[in-house]
Amino acid sequence: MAEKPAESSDILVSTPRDGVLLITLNRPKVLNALRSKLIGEVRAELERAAEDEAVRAVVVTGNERAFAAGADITEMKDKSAVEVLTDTRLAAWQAIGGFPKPIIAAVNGYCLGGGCELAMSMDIIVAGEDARFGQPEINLGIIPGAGGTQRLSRNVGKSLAMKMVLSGEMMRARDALAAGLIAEVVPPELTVERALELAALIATKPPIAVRLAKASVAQSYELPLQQALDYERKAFALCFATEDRLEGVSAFIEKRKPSFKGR
Ligand code: DAK
Repeated sequence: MAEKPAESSDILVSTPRDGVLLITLNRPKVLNALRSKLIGEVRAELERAAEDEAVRAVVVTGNERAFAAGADITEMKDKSAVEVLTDTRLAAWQAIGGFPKPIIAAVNGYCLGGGCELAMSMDIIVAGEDARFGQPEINLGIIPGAGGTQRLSRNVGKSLAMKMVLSGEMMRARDALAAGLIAEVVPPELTVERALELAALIATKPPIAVRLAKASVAQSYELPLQQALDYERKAFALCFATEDRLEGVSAFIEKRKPSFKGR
């Protein structure tokens, strides 16, 4: 997929193809350490993508050595507690987590600290066999601060989350798959290709139903069961107000491929 540099060089952004936008984290010399500028650029690009009808799904990737080795430690080094608490990056992280369209992390190499938190804030993680996931913040005298203690334990359970957060030990892709942290493991050279393929498949689905399905699954991590089921029921009913639902059902009955319009 052709890539053009965005306004700044911390990320590369493709022209959407098959409804899929590819964002590549691009600080290879520091293993894609997530300085504020990079996170801000990802946020801005996702805000554009949220508005762009040509984008139906997004893939975020790094390079063969790293998806991202965490927050930029040199940037973090001199921060005071107040600066950390009032850091505008927090809003950027939340905005990325709230992106309404499907977003897939294609992970090769290190996926650590904030990098692991960034991947976990996305909908699906596809990883190369060489990927290594971890929350090594404890080695720096801090703890995960962008969801690592919360999303990780929801994703892999208490015992494994505790092991990773308390020991800083990394987990290999196969173990991450077994633990439910990621959806698929593929040969490293196929990671991006597979993520793009999956995103392109999702991009052929009815956009409103996709959006509601994503929001509904996300609610299962936010709400008590009865409230989440209620949310699902309402989202389900809302699908019946869409033209795409009529198109999907008609296409099935007429034995043809549906053409979804996002209406
Ligand atoms: N930050 C800055 N530079 C980094 C980096 C990082 N996280 N990780 C690697 N680098 C740099 C290295 O300094 C080195 O630079 P040069 O020496 O070449 O100039 C270059 O990348 C290559 O790294 P290594 O030489 O170390 O490569 P190795 O293969 O030997 O080791 C490694 C790879 C990934 C095991 C190692 O680099 C490493 O341990 N990196 C640090 C991993 C880490 O501790 N990550 C967690 C950082 S703390 C928040 C949001 C987010 C966060 C917190 C709050 N809010 C919104 C409130 C997140 C915090 C974190 O992620």
